[in-house]
Amino acid sequence: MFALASLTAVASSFLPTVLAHGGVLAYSNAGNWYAGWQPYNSPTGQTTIERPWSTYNPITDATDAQLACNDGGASGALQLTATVAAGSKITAYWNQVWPHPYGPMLTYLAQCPGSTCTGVNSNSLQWFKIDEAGLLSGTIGNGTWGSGIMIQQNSSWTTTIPSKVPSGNYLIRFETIALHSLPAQFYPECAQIQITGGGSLAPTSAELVTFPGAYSNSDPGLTVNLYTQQALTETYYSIPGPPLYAGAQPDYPAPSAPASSAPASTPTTPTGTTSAPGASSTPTGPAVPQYGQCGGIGYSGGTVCASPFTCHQVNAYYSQCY
Ligand SMILES: *[C@@H]1O[C@H](CO)[C@@H](O)[C@H](O)[C@H]1NC(C)=O
Ligand SMILES: *[C@@H]1O[C@H](CO)[C@@H](O)[C@H](O)[C@H]1NC(C)=O
Ligand SMILES: [Cu+2]
Repeated sequence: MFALASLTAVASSFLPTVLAHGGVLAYSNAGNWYAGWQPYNSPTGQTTIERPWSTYNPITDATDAQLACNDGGASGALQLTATVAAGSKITAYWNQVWPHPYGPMLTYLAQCPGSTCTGVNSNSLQWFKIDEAGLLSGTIGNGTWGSGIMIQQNSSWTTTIPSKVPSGNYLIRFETIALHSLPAQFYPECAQIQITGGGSLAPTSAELVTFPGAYSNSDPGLTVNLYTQQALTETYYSIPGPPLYAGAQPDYPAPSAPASSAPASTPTTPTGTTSAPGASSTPTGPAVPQYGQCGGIGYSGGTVCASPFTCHQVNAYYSQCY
């Protein structure tokens, strides 16, 4: 009894954390199965195409030095590389059942200099986005997200290696971002692939980013609050990171930005102010009650809060009275 009780105590102090998070544990491509890195086994003797990674815990800072591949950037001692044809589909498998259905799925490539990625630090590379799926239907507060589809699809995500991408050695970075609590949780892992039979469409400089660097902690897509009244009517979600590579072949349609955000208002707004981006500079409309919306890109309602409340910017798309 005593032994059982203490075992249970140990289990309950560790399991919730481990089960609530995770990462990519395997890959498949063209009928080949590739077992991934096991972060809780000894690194000695592990041979896999996946880059070593360190923890099931999420990264919660967009500037974290481990944001590229959830590791220090190095390849494994016995690092392998998978040969993958341009135009084929590659699938990453997370630990089952993935617990976080709210947030985007993203896949990036980064080409390595020279004839192999082995020995190349992932933080030195430039990445371009070849797949993304954000809010696919419904609203921010009550909708279907890329990561919800990932869970439905056996906790896996499939990305097409663009047929136009130049042949060569790449890291492929699969990422899911969880938005159920803030700060947002990043779960990125990488694998080494050699792309064969590719095309000649190099990514443009506007499509290339570094990790860290590609995201900011104030990005609208990383600060969105799922639990506001506004979230139950908002149907646009801005996926973090650079624009999709022009040759990308995503399975899910890109979201179209709301037409009303077309005027020069951009998501890069000053922080720490009580201004309401996208709202008219002259306060208008009836007083907005506590917790009501008072500003944000695409918003055209009242901007004055009922006394004694004032308007606070939550993100570029939403300011609230409180
Ligand atoms: C969420 O969406 C479902 C299905 O579209 C709907 O039945 C439900 O009432 C919605 N819940 C809220 C809180 O809006
Ligand atoms: C679902 O994923 C697991 C790995 O997590 C894999 O072993 C299994 O074959 C997959 N099932 C299907 C139907 O793809
Ligand atoms: Cu988690």
